[in-house]
Amino acid sequence: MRAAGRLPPGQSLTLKWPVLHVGSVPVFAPRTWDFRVFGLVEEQLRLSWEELSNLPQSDVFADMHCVNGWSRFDSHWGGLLATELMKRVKLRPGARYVMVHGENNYTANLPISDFLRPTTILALRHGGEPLSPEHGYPLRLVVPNLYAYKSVKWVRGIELLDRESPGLWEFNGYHIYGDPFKEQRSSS
Ligand SMILES: Nc1nc2c(c(=O)[nH]1)N[C@H]1C(S)=C(S)[C@@H](COP(=O)(O)O)O[C@H]1N2
Ligand SMILES: [Mo]
Repeated sequence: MRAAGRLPPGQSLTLKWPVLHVGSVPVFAPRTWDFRVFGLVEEQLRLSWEELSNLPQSDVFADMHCVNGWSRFDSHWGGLLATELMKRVKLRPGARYVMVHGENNYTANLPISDFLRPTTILALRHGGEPLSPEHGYPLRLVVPNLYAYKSVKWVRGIELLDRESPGLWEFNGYHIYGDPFKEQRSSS
């Protein structure tokens, strides 16, 4: 697999699906839950759970790479493509980075160009089933081309920025970009 170029350097393959996060699993309150697109956009977007779950759904099959060293192949995600979400907002000039906001102040940063890849998805489902609470129910971001600390569970919104600004793990020493194939684990 490594020879085939699929397992990034320094990673080992796992067939299980580890659960990894800081803090506790938040409780989902469907009536007050919202998803917001804010910052450098012409008009803020605020979607209720019902609105978001009625937007067009797609499937993404992708590998997942955790900076701690495990990789999992062929996750099947179902949900709203980031490109589909972004058809609903108009960017203001200068918008170049995305700060992803999750419950309990978890944040992660990535360039807009990575957010807009065809494989970036706001997943409601995994393997055809709703996400389990510990894997991000009701909604998680999945950015398959970067280390999984960018794949924010319990995601509640994205903020468009004109500059690169570190999220939680980027601030605490993980690489600001995090390309698994370049083994960009830490910032030093
Ligand atoms: N909200 C939130 N999302 C998060 C994290 C977290 O601590 N909080 N950890 C990240 C990290 S480091 C990894 S490896 C993946 C793990 O996802 P999993 O628990 O579904 O395997 O979630 C990412 N998303
Ligand atoms: Mo991770």
